[in-house]
Amino acid sequence: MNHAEIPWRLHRFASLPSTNDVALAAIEQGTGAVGDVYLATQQTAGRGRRGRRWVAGPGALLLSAILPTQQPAEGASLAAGIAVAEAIRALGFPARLKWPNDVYLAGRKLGGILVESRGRGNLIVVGIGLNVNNVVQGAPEAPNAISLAEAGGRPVDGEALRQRVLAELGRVWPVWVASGFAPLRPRWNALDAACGRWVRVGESLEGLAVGVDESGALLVRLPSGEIRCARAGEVTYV
Ligand code: BT5
Repeated sequence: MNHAEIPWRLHRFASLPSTNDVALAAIEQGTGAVGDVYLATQQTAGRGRRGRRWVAGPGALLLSAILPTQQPAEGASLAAGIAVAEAIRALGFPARLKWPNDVYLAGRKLGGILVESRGRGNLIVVGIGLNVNNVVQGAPEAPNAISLAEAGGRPVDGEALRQRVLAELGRVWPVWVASGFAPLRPRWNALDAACGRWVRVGESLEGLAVGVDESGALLVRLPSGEIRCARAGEVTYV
């Protein structure tokens, strides 16, 4: 499969509870297929991971794409992150990635990825939330957020960004489906915001972040020199 084979079909909505929920429901009901993209101007129940909220006003990019998956689906969220960060960088903003699913700009959170699946095992939903022209600085729900317009001091062409994001996703995804995360690892590591920083992962793991392995697990070097893998958990800078 090459990117030309992902037939993007856009479904635009003024307001939805969550674009991910609509995409997951479409898979379950058999109405959604590879290439269906659900876009909303606003979400009333936007979600992050572990029940956290995603809050973004008009001007944000909020979309969920139905894509093919492979098993195990490890590294899927990281693969999507590469596509998003590279799309933003193509517009001149030096976006970086924070494991496992955050897009960062200037030390602040610009966006997040939420990959989910349910029902039909060969399909997966890639949810992308990006602060583009929405106002986020000072928002109590997102204390460390930034938007592209805030970073650049002027509005950004949101439609051009949306096209770039889907184009990059269409190039990255077939690589991940065919070969898993391993061939994408160097690209992720080149965008890694945490590499070389002292981090804490979850409750107990603390050390120097040194990139990700071929499955997308975070590598942390302990003071003893031993390298540990983290497959889940929140990363905080110490
Ligand atoms: C994420 O979760 O970062 C994934 C967010 C995915 C959102 C998209 S929007 C389209 C699709 N439909 C959905 O319903 N979801 C997806 P997580 O790593 O759990 O981060 C959530 C945390 O980010 C929150 O607890 C806030 O602290 C922060 N946050 C919320 N809104 C934000 C915003 N607009 N910008 C930056 N940070 C935000």
